[in-house]
Formats: sequence, structure tokens, C-alpha cells
Amino acid sequence: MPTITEPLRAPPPVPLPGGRRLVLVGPVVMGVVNVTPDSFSDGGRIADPVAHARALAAEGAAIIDVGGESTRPGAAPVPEDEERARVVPVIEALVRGGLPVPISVDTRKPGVARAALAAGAALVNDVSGLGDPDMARVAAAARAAVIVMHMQGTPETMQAAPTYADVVTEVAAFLAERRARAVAAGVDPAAVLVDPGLGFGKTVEHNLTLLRHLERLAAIGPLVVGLSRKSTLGHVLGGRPPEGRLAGGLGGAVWAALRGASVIRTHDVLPTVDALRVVAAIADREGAHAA
Ligand code: HH2
Repeated sequence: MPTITEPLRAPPPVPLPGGRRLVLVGPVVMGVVNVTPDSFSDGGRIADPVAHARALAAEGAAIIDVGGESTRPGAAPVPEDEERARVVPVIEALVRGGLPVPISVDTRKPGVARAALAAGAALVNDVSGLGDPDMARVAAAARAAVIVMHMQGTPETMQAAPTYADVVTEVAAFLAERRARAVAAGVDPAAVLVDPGLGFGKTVEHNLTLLRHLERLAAIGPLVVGLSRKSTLGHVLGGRPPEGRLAGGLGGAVWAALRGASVIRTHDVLPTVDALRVVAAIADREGAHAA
């Protein structure tokens, strides 16, 4: 078992465009803002994504993740124009309104990322792990940070029959390789975060195994973990629907925090911030629980 204090050591601050820095003490919470009609847990239910994003920032999110394409299992791709038209006005409005935290754009498309970064986003959250070779160049040109996520297959097919010989080793190798790709394209090495992509081409057992071995992934780069409302929680909780998975998600967030995660991606910002503040206070890492 790792000690509690060891994995909680924060990685260096992540450099962002405009000389800003993202300090990963805590760990920090990334609040999900889906500008989609069909996301798995909140599709079409967020009437005003700008107000929602501001509320999540006020609740303590350190990053706001704006996405215009659902990547839930079975989701069909969204045309680039449409995805851009969903996310860019939201990002523009948030930047114009002086949102106090950086914005990431959740996209697999370099064209969408370029427009989002021009509108003021500071990170690219790519669930395809830089699958499009232009993505790393787009991020580097904007001096943006990058989240490299692992996915086996594509959202349309990924849950058909996920197969690994050794899921932790394969995901770790992928993340290290794609991190190197970002750095080779000119992204600051300190600005590349990695994410195992829970639920993206993985069975419940694969997801639990990855969670069990987060330290190996955190050794590659600052680690992002997104378990919020996902079906693995529903499975563990005996078939609970997404709206009944909050407490389970908090259990997972606390586990991830104690095993090296730097960023917890969640729909439920306030309860997650509270849970992580208590963890940090108990772990008593200097400054970690200062508001
Ligand atoms: N999960 C989702 C989407 N983007 N990005 C990262 N880095 N890590 C994740 O685990 C992750 C992600 C799926 O959640 P959500 O955005 O709520 O659903 P949908 O893809 O249906 O919009």
C-alpha cells in the first residue's frame, strides 16, 4: 500500500497561455460542462451552459471542461462545424465575463481545438489521445496544455469487446507514447496531463484494475481521473442509474486522490471539492487545505 502523503505530492504547476499557471495542489477539480443534446448523464439538461460553468467555478472547480460532442458508448460523431458552433460561443462568453479559472475544450478535432483556443481556452482535453496528428501542433502553437486520454477504439464501437493482455501496462505505454508525441510537437513537457480514460473501451474489471494501479499512471505525468457518474459505478452499486451515483463517485474520487491523481473530472463539483478538501486536511500537506 502506498502511504497517503507520498502520492499527494503535487506535480509542478502547469504552464498555460498568457503566462498563467495551473497549480495542481489538492488535487483540483475539473467541472464538466456538456454543450450537447445527448451526453450520457446530463444530455440536453443543461439549459444555460455559461451559467452552469460559472456556477461550477463558484463551487470550486479549478478548470471548466467544455465539450460539444458526446463520447458516450455508441455516440455518433458530430460534424466539426456543429461542434465548433456549440463550444466557441460558450467559451467566448465565459472569457468575456472574466471566468476566474482556465477553460479546457473537450474535443478530438484540431479545428475545434484551434477555434476554442483562439476564443480563450487554455487546455485541450483530447479523449482520442492526440489521435489526429495535427492536434499536438495546434496545442503547441497556442502554448496550450494538453490532456492525453486513452481510449480503445472509438465511442461508436469501444464497448463491443474491449480486450487487453495487461490493461495497466498497455494504457501506461500509450500515455507515455502520446505524451512524447505532444512534447515532440512543441508542447511544454510540464503542460501534458494524462488520463486512463475510464469507460472508454474498457470493461468494469479493466476500469477497476486501472484505478487499483493509478500510481503507475501518475508517474507518467499529472494524472486526470474521470469516474463521475460512469457505468462502472452503476455496476458496482447494483445497477444504479447515473443520478444515483454521486456518493459512489466521491468514493472513487477520494481513492484517486490518495493514489496520485492531480485532477478529478466531475459533474458534481461542490461535493467533490468538499471531499478532497477533507482528504487534504487529513493528509495535512502544507497549504493543501487552505481555501
Ligand atoms: N469522460 C467523458 C468525456 N470526456 N475527458 C477526460 N479527460 N476524461 C474522462 O474520463 C472523460 C472525458 C465522458 O463523460 P461526459 O463528458 O459527461 O459524457 P459525454 O461524453 O456523454 O458527453
